[in-house]
Amino acid sequence: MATNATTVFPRNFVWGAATASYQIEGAVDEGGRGLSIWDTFARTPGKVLNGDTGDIACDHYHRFGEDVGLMRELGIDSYRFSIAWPRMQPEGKGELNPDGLRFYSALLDRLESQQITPFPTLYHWDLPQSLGDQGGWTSRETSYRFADYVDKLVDALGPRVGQWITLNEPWCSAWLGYAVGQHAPGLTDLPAALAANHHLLLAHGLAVQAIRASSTAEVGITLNLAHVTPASEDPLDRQAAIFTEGNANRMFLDPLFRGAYPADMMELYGEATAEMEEGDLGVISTTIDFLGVNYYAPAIVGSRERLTELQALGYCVDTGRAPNLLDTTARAIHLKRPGFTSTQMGWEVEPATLTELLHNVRDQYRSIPIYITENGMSNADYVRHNGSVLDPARIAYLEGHLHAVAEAIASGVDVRGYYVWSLLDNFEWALGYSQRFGLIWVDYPTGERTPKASYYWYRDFIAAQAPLPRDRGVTSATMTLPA
Ligand code: GCO
Repeated sequence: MATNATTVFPRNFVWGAATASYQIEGAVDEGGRGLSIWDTFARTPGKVLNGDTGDIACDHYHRFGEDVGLMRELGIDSYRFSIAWPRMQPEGKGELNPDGLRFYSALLDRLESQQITPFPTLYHWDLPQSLGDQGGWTSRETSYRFADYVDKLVDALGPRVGQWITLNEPWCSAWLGYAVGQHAPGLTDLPAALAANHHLLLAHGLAVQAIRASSTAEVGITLNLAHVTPASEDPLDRQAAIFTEGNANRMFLDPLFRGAYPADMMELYGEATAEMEEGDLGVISTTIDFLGVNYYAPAIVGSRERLTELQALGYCVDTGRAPNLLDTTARAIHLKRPGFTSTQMGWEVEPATLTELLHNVRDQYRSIPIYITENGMSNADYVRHNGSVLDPARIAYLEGHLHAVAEAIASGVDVRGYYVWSLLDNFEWALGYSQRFGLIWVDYPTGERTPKASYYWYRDFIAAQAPLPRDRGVTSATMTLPA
């Protein structure tokens, strides 16, 4: 899809790129870092494709200076990264680890020197293993531990950060981690997933309160919201779509914005529903300043009961999408439509669904500043004989989705920024290094970085948005940095 006159962004729109600690840092045994549940999971045979781990990853821990240089040349305003809890509190409790603090302070220094605003996420799935041993997110205590970690971290780094993201995609932590077993800690236990869902949200609410108590920074949460379409008008397919959307979106948006879990989902889960204490939903719905939305692909859902009929229509089962979610979504099944382009992950490409999703959030909840905190695609990239990496499919994907964001803005949705996932090729969780999402190619054996064609395209796109000098230093995101 071509960008055209309607692809216009507000003057102070924030352009960024995103990463996450376990996916890029490596150096898992350095600087006093403790074990995380992802170290354990990745080292368990059979859990991650090819036995890959984050032990070295992109070696960003040692190469962050070079990486910030690449960000600078890319021309981004802001860098979204995550802080590894096990680097800061190796055992998930107690005083902050000075070496961990030194690493992130050095990163912040480097970003500041290049006028790149930090947009840190406090939790992107690397839970300290010692907390994992005590029940992980099934335990309410983990929520209190998280609030304590955040409190200390914001005291230490707070003055240098204008915006915090509490959690990245709590749906993945709770449902892929505890119901589907595809992510750490690898359980397949519905009540455990529901407990994790609740305790993650409680941890978020407590963290918001801790940040508010000691700083004027903005705070929000990043969700991976789904755009779900029923495969047909059949009532069974429609109901399957409603439950899938409820599991992915309403189980998070309702408690955050309405202070209640959705009644239909509570009825579906029945006795498996988490134990709660009075006041929890008040904590969870503490007002936030912005919502982070990660978006990749639409979801097409049908009823398991109707699979044969749907297959006759040309649908096939989307095996890449959490098959054991079946029982948690009333026997809904993810499908692929005939004839749709998909990425190397097998995810369909349909940018207009991002515009619709953003409309839905505004219409069903409220108008809130939104950042697209992740969007991008994996591609079968390779380095050509002349050293270049050509990825026209990624350029088309980004262009299409930027157009979709611009359409949402034009129709009144308050989108403030956009972060490409990802700056670098990196460790793609259960799929190891098999999926490349980066604007920058990483040669894993040597750590060498090669900007792809999409990197140069994004650089030029950002530059073209700002024919006049950009208004650096006055967005809310950078207000705590020196001018
Ligand atoms: C996510 C993740 C990223 C993934 C990306 C592609 O938040 O799901 O933040 O870690 O790598 O989404 O699957």
